[in-house]
Order: sequence, then C-alpha cells, then structure tokens
Amino acid sequence: MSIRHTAFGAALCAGLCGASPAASLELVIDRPGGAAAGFDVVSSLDDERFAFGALVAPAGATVRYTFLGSEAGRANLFGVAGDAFTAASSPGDVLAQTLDSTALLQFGFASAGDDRESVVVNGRLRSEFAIFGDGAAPVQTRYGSFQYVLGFDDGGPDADYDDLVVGVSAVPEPGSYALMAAGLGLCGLAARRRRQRG
Ligand SMILES: [Ca+2]
Ligand SMILES: [Ca+2]
Repeated sequence: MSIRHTAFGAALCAGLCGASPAASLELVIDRPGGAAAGFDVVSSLDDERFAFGALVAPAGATVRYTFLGSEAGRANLFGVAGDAFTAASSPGDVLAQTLDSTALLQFGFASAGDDRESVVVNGRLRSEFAIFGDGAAPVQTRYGSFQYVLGFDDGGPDADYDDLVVGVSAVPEPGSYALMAAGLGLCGLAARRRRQRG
C-alpha cells in the first residue's frame, strides 16, 4: 500500500470510526422553547434549553423510543405504533417504529384529568412538547444517550415539561451497518500495519 493509499485509509478510518452509528433524525424547529425549570425526571437536563418543533426520520430508519419517567398527577400517555407508555411504564422500556419513507415521526402525547384533556401530535403546529438536543451532540441521561429527549407538559400547575419524558434515537439502517463494518475493518488493518511498522 502506497503512502497515499495509507493516508487515504487513515482519513477514511478516522471519519468512519468517529462517526455516530445512528441514522440522523431531523429537528424542524417551530419556535424557541426556553430553559427547563424543575425538570426532575432527567435532572441533568434541568436548566438546559429546549425547542418546540417536530422530528422527521429518514426513509428506512427504525426509531427507538425509550421511556425515561414521568412526574404528574394526571393519566398521561405517549402513543406510537399502536402501543403506549403510561405512568405504569418502567424507565428503560422501549417502543420502536420503522418508517418506509422520509416522514414525520408518528407519535403523540395525551393527557386526561378532571379539568382538562389534551392531545399533542408530532408535526402539529404550536406543538406543546419540549425537544432537547440539537441533532449534533447526543443528549446524555442516566438511562443512556439519545439523539433527542422529549418532555410533555400536561397543563398542570407546575408547567415543567417532565410529565412524561421519552428519549428518541434512530438506529442504523442496514447500509450503515455495512459501512461501519467496512470502516472497522479498515481501522483494524491500519492498526495492524502500524504495529508491523513499529
Ligand atoms: Ca418537575
Ligand atoms: Ca411535572
């Protein structure tokens, strides 16, 4: 392998090995949110800024939704793919959805209380759930890291967007696995060559 090829391999290797394994979800911002105050369910996000908007998935992506917890007196739920998280769900519970074409993620939050009922759906204007994350750096929580974290507010007195909290990430498409495997193979080859030279 020539020096030029080795340099190309190293550059490709660095790019692939450093790449996030996730297919990327796109955040379409409707309007700025604010800083979360009293975000007890994921305390590391307390004081972090969030946006209002919608999430779009690329064609063929499988999207994983992870229940992170809830702090609410109302019977709230998060519905996706004919299934739901409720206050009875356990942190770490997962629901998944695969989209055939590039589309808005098909999820919604609902709340039922004595005095108020509400439904919010991804993609509806004036959405009322907080979206943490900028699509670049993963959002870290004690239950793992996610591309985005969603926080629903049910209109109760605390207005702190932690009435039902869900982590969202897209998992790699089959093509991404092949690319990653190729990248890892190249990295192994480059490391072996470095060892042989050294
Ligand atoms: Ca709270
Ligand atoms: Ca709350």
